[in-house]
Amino acid sequence: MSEFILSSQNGGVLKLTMNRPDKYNAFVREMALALQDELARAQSDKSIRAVILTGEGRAFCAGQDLAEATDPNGPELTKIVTEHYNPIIEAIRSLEKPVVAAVNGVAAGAGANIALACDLVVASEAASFIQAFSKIGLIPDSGGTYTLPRLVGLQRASALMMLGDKVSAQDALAMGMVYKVAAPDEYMSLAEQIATQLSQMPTLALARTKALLNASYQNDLSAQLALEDKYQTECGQSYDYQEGTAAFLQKRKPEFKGE
Ligand code: T3D
Repeated sequence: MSEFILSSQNGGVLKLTMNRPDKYNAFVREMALALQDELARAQSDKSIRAVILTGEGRAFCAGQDLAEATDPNGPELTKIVTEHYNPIIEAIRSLEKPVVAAVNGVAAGAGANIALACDLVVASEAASFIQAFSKIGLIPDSGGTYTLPRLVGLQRASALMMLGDKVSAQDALAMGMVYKVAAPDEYMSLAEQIATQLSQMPTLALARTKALLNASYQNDLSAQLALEDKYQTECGQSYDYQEGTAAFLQKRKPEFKGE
């Protein structure tokens, strides 16, 4: 438990809120480790079937706290990447439940790339995205060099990462970086609505869909078809497949258990 990550559960949806608003929710070690703990809990707790990640106050997250990064008594840069951001990105991408980023304000540096690692991004019109790294002499980390070109294409990713331009929510939508944009007083209810919907769906099928999308980055078609075959067989043996097909044939609403 840490004051830097607020956690609340509503039904099957766990909401995690990055909470250092005075510092635009910039990451210090305690916050990074607390987020890792909460993501691990989201994986192991069967009652959690979707996650929302958001930020307290005006910003989503300004990335690494640069005071901590430059503190001679703070964690070394390599430790920050290896022990803080890489495990967060791995945890989001391997979490067998959907993660919705509800981006309330500016998302910069690692903050931007953590948002983009989520399964769906819902952004407030007040949100923006900045690959801030080049402005301080760093390379984009937190999986940004992997994720961003796949979302927006190589040319745009190069420009955004080299120039460090601020991308508005509307431009991010047009580029395919985010799924939906809504007014500042509406984006959270939209994110909650999507997360609630996801939490009531067949969780195993969503988990395997996510694994397939992850694998599609590396696999050729044959390998991908073989993986689809494997996971379809698994899902076809699930309770939720029985329920989904029975509900369809009986013309009623399915009640999925996530099993
Ligand atoms: O060791 C390593 O660093 C490796 C890890 C790398 C991962 C990374 O994430 S590197 C990238 C780090 N992030 C940045 O470079 C972004 C720095 N922040 C900004 O460029 C701007 O703050 C924003 C564009 C995000 C927002 O600008 P603006 O004008 O709306 O707000 P502001 O006034 O700059 O910031 C508001 C407060 O948040 C301010 O605090 P103060 O002065 O009122 O007490 C500011 O210092 C603080 N803040 C914002 N970002 C950070 C930060 N404090 C520490 N670290 C930050 N990254």
